[in-house]
Order: sequence, then C-alpha cells, then structure tokens
Amino acid sequence: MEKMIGKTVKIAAFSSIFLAWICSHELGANAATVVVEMKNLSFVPNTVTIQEGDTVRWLQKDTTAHDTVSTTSLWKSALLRLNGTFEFTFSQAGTFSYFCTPHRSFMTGTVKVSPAAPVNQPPKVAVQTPKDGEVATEPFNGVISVDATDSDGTIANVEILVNGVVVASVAKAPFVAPILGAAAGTYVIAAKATDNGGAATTSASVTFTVKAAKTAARIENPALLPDGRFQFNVTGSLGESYSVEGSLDLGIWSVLATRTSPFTFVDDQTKAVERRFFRVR
Ligand SMILES: [Cu+2]
Repeated sequence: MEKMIGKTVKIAAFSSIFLAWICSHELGANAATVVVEMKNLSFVPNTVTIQEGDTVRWLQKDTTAHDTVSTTSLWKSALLRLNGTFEFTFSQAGTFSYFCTPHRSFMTGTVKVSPAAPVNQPPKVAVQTPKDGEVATEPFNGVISVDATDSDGTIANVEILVNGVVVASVAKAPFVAPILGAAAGTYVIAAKATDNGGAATTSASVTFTVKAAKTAARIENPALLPDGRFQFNVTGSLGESYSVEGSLDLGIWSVLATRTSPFTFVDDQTKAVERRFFRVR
C-alpha cells in the first residue's frame, strides 16, 4: 500500500513538471525547465533545444553515479546518485556540449539554446482632439482624433470610446470619429489601439465638456440709489460671461463691465448724464 502511494505521488510530480514546460513554451512568456534523464549510461534526450533563459534539469535515474560537465566549463555538477538532480539556466544562445566524467568516452549530450523570441511591444496611443479639459458650447460639432503608433509593427485597429462606449472602430489612419451636435454634458474620451501582434494599449482619457448654449440675459430690479447712481441685476446662464453696454444715443455703445452671471451692475457715471440706455449681451 505504501509503495503504491509512493508511485502515485512520483507520477503526479513528474506530470506537473511536464505540463509547466508545455504551457510556458506555448505562451512564450516565462522561462521553461527541460528535464534530461541520466539513464542506462546516457543522457535522454541526448540533445535538447531550449530558448534563452530556460533551464535544464538533469535527473539521475541510474544506480551508477554520473555527473554533467560542460566542455567549456560553463557548468559542472557533483557526481549524482539515484534521483539526484542538477540544474543550469542558459542565458546565452548557442550550442553547448557536455559529458559525464566517469563515462566521458561515450556519455555525452548537447544543449541547443535559441535566442528568445522578441517580445511584441504594445502600441502607443493618445487622444489628440479634443484636448483634456476643453470646453465647448452646445450643439458641438467636431472631430475626435487619435494618434496611434507601433514601434515594432503596425496598428491593426483603433477603438474610440466615449464614456466607456465604443463609438468608432478604425482599421487605418487617420483614426478619427466625428462629433455631431453633441448636447451639453461631460464626455470622457479614450482610445484603445491594437497592434498586428495583438497587443493593446488604452490611452489616457480626456475630459471634454459641452456647456449649455448661452441664453440672453435678463435685466431685473432696476433702481436709482440714494446717491444718484443707477443699478440693476443681470441674470443669464449660470457662470457665463456677459457684458453690460451703455449708450447715450442708441447709436454708439460702449462696454461698461463684463462679469459672470448672475451679478449686480452699478453705474458710477449715471449721475453725470441726463439719461443712458443699457443693454446686456
Ligand atoms: Cu556517467
């Protein structure tokens, strides 16, 4: 019973190593570990091909002692007993021969290390217009334009997102999407670029505000102050800028003040004139 449990555990441990090796090679991301057995007075497999950064693990399966020694002194293990292991990680591409010291005349092996596949660099992407913080007035017509580049390939697609929703998917430059009659509101604009290698980058987001159209201001509560000055209140679109203009003849108008609605305008010059006309815009 104990023997059987022991065997099961060994098989499980071996298969997990094997799976890890396959997965990491398929992904091309993480370094792999490849097992070479020392078995029946030989290295099995006799030649292994790995990538830069991968590791070879020698596993002793003979009762006769073996070691693994690089012909260029890159590595050298101790003499290994049954189930003993030795690992070496290959950081340089090349072909590396090795041998077992007690059986040098016939027990040899080779590790071929190929250069690691270049890693696909993700694209760069930025929203060019509108600018972050830009404010416009409704109804707004314009263009969202996006700059997307890929240092080691081409741009396969650019998605333009407004408030998290894809409004355009553009396969080649220029990467633009029209804005037609945008109503008042805040728009968060971003773009997601995908390159020909499948890597994607999402841009920094840009906040674009469309304000309600400016309404005509009202002149309210006109009053002559005890000191002879004239005042009135101006109420227009909240936060919008309005200019008070004055004229003596309804022909020539001059700006008397420009302020943010709502505000009270007091005319210091009323005392000096017989009459004056006002308008606000
Ligand atoms: Cu040997």
